[in-house]
Amino acid sequence: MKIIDLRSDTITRPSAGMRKAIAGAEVGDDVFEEDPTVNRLQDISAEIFDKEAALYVASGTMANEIAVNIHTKPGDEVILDRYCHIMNYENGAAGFLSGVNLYPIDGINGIITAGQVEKAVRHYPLASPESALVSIENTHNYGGGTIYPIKEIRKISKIALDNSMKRHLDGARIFNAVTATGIKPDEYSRNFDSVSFCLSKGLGAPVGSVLLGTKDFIREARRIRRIFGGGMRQSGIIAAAGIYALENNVERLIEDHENARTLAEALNTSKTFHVELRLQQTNIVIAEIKNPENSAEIISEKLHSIGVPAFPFGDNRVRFVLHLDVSKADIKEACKRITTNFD
Ligand code: TLP
Repeated sequence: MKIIDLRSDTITRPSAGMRKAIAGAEVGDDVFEEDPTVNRLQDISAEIFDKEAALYVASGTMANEIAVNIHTKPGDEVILDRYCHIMNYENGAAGFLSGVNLYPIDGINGIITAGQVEKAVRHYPLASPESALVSIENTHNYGGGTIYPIKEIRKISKIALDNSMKRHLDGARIFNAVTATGIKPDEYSRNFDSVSFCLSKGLGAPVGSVLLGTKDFIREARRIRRIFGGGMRQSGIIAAAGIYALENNVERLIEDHENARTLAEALNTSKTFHVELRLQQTNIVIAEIKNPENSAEIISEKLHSIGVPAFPFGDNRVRFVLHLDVSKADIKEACKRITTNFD
């Protein structure tokens, strides 16, 4: 039985074309800033997002945590959505590495509003932590791949600037938002002091993320990356996959969104699942389990047994993520297995 793995878009493997790019990569020592392929990836990324500079880093987590570290000092506060990656999936790194407090806001499906941010800003410096940074995640993973409305982003950005705060975008899946909305990467990035995006999710590279900002910010990011143990040497070998991903795998993300819709509709024909179709905006499908006696763990085990592994995402939610290793035919097959094996 072919496994149709929908646990995450992180599981993709490099294609033949990407492997060829890897094999032919020119390399140098990137700690000396002498790796031509890494430098090219950084230049291309900075151009796409219209930022002064970029830094190739090991992971999305590292990109976010470097940004948090630079934008804050110990004791400061970061305003963010309660279910975002920095808050829930980075092992408490913001506290561990940067000594900051996180101020979680209850967003709706991951989306926080400017009004909520404004209310969360502290105004009592004698006793309160300093509100130093606002961070948003677009698309929002736990929210189900939801897209931040650009108008709300602009408003949040303004509130942050009015309060002398920095603004970070966890854009691990920003290209999914770009593809779905037609809004250009730089239209998003101009509202932020720093932006991170992942090459190793929907874009299909085996490793790596990119952090973007001003030249000064990236100079400091290079120093912090090394402190966090992320200085790499001949990393052009993997950066080549990143360049290939940006050149070949962005536009095709729309296919993942279409496959996600096919899956969402099929899940809704079963009595076990309910997908709020309005929230299926990109490559993620969150299915609620209708019968509370069936936990996400139990349902995920069953999905695993029929060769369609997905990820338990809360007590009674399962997450399915579409990606470039899942074809239209695969998703048709996955839907068939789900509808025949679940009521
Ligand atoms: N997300 C992973 C898991 O960690 C949950 C996944 O399977 O979705 N920002 C966002 C929005 C992410 O979804 C992720 C990874 C990251 C950052 C971190 O990227 P990595 O895994 O490269 O550290």
